[in-house]
Amino acid sequence: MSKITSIEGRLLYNSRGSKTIEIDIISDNKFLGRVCAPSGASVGKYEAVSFPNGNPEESLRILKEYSQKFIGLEASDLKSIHDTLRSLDDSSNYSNIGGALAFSVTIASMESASRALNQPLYQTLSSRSSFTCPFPLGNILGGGAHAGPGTPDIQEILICAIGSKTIREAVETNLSVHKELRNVLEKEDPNFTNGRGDEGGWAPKLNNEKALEVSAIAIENLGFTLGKEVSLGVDFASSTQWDEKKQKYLYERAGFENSPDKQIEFAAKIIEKYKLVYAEDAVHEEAFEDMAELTKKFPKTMVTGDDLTVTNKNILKKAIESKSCNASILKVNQAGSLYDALEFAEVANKNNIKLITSHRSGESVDSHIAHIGLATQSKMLKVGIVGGERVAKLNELLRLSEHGLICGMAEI
Ligand code: 2PG
Ligand code: MG
Repeated sequence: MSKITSIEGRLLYNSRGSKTIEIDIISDNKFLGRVCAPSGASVGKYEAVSFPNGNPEESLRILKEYSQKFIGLEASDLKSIHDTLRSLDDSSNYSNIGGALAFSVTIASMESASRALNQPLYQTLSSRSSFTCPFPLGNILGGGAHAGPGTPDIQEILICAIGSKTIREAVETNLSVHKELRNVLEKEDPNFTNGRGDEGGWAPKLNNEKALEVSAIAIENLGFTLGKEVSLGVDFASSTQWDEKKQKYLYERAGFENSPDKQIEFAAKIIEKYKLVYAEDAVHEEAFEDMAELTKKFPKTMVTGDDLTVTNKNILKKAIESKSCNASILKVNQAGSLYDALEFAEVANKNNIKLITSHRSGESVDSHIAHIGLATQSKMLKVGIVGGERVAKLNELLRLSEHGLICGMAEI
């Protein structure tokens, strides 16, 4: 048991070079919890806003003004920390204090408590006695909101080494495919600059179909069978293409438009042809029925909601009722506080919705999400493959895998 003795914030920068905040919480004058908030580029309509009016300084000002409210609270009492934040902001999306503040304060407090308890964070977050390791899901090719003109409209082509028996094997396989894809891209285009998107995936000038083709070739060049040892996944991030007025998906880079029905066909063809193990936001964030069609058609694929479910337990309940997905992304900063996100995880786990704990495209070098993925029984950890801020999470998973508490890989 340790009580919060100090709470302070500072202005820092994320991997995209944008301003963000970091919070230090100390309990019993010596146990430090430190958390730096990430942020997204393709942001769901209903997710928590990062900062009040986009202003990180305002979140810091609010924290300074009300810091005394946190002093003396039990650092491990997540509910009290959450309730204190809620006493400052009872809006649906943390628009008064900023979701980044709720994110950082709640995780920092639990980290400080973990230090006091002399145990890793994931153990403080879960009462389970054994854990399985989530499979890393990594971005090998980026487009959409994460890369520039000429790249695919599809936001992310991902890989998951589903045949791996250990986390090290899974990490190394992802790294080898990412490397091989560079060779394939250089053959395809001798002028390829090796440019990468926000999450470290290659960002070539290719259309959607070609980008998927080269990704499959990279996997096969290494002797793997697509869908066996290594599978492809796609984050369509379809809300970025959705035009509310036209009621159409606009694929501006590729030069075509999809009606809602055509979009379902478009996604279904990709899922079938590339044997996707994972398909995220294949339709826009409010198309619950269209998602349900895909979920019904592809029971073996993780038909995943991200912008659809925004780590919001009430929206997830709606998705469960309408059978709109069989898997869901968990991003703590979409929910706001860690308390909110753990409640969401509980609803998902009770209803057999597979969880994927995820990074944001604008990240810090923190690695708390490796612990959150373990504690929430996530099947996958979506964290990228290269780039210091991505590798930090994978390295933490490797460190944690040395603990006897973690037995084998999750079942997907
Ligand atoms: C996503 C994420 C992470 P962003 O859409 O799933 O890959 O991107 O953080 O930009 O929302
Ligand atoms: Mg997404």
